[in-house]
Amino acid sequence: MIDQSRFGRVSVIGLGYVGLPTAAVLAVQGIDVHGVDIDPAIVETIGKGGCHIAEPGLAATVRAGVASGRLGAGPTPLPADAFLIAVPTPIDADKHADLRFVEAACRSIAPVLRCGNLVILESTSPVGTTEKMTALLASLRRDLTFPLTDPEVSDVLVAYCPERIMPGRTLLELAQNPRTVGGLDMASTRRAIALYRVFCRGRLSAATSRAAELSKLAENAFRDVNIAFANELSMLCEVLGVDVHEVIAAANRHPRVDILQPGPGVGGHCIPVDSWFIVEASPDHARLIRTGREVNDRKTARVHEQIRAAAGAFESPRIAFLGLTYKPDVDDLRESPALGIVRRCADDGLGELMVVEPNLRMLPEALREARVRKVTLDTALASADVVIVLVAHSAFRSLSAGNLTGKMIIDTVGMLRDG
Ligand code: SAJ
Repeated sequence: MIDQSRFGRVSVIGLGYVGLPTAAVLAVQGIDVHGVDIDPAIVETIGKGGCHIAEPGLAATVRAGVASGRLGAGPTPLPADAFLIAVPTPIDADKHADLRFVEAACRSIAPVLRCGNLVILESTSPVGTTEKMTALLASLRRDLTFPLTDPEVSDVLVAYCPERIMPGRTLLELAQNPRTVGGLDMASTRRAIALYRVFCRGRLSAATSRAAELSKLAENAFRDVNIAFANELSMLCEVLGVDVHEVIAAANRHPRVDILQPGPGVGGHCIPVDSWFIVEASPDHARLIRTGREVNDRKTARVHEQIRAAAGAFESPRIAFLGLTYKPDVDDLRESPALGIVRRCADDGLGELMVVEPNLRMLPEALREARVRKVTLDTALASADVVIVLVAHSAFRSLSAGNLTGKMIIDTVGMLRDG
């Protein structure tokens, strides 16, 4: 009989944006946590009580976990009661899910799996990944039984439980957000719920593993499609000569309408990627989702075209980009449309390019090599011919169209409207 409540040690595979905070909160709740990462620099940093991710409260939580002796890190998993896999699941150049890291994580835990263990996959994954992962583990450990083959009495329990945290609010949302827990059988679901209950006050709802996998993809595809609606409206408004923000503000006064905000495209590590996992599964039945993805990418290309047209009005244009990260007030550049736009302008050799980005110490190497300069807002305002607002950082809030008299302005996020 498996004890439903106690976890002596938990091994967390992947100490990134999701794995590290989860490991740290488990440790401060009194669980022994062994974090695993293939990057030796990350293992060393965590081992010393440091933290490689900028996230409010995380450094202090990791420090407390390590100081208490409950949180440690290493290159390979140790035997544990539960294994929590939080590794990247990117898409390849053909927009197909690349599950190499999940497979490598399974291969790394297989040798230390024991009877009574729980394995949870948290990585955003195509439908059926948890079953495939279990089949792989079963093939590597023929001495153990798994829910797929022996639902009544399996030695190892397996569940899928997606994360839902918003960068910038990670610790708060880890503690509060409701979660979907998709065990391969009820015993797996119950055991996984017991683990999340250690640090999560939100509702923990049972689902099948496939429903849990698809729910995560659906959540992000829903947001992608809704942002695509706003971005499509913005391109339509450009042609019709109407202010999109005025249109959205007016439409949103309807009690049942809530249009999101247009921008330079959609970034971040999840939303631009996850829709493709659905499209890959059944292209004929995911036409709206695919189109939403394409509209958002098209919006990024449209902003680039607008900048080229504006730059064309000057002999040697000085162009200032306000913001580079994927959304306001984070230091995260993953899949950032703003970064993509600046890169394309640098590739075009469009003129003198400057970036104002208060959330980064320095620009990424590719931009530095292309001679893009990081400047202060004041420098940008003093010298630029063209100003492009790409991200609505709080540091730019004091800005108004009045500060920019005589310059060409492309405001992709509508920040200067009320200024
Ligand atoms: N964006 C717009 N217009 C809007 C809202 C957002 O253009 O009205 C853009 C942002 O600028 C950004 C992108 O969309 O480029 C995504 O930002 P986001 O804040 O919508 O989402 P993420 O990627 O930071 O986090 C999302 C969240 N999912 C949902 O809101 C459905 C989060 O809860 C997930 O945990 C996370 O993806 C994830 O890891 O899956």
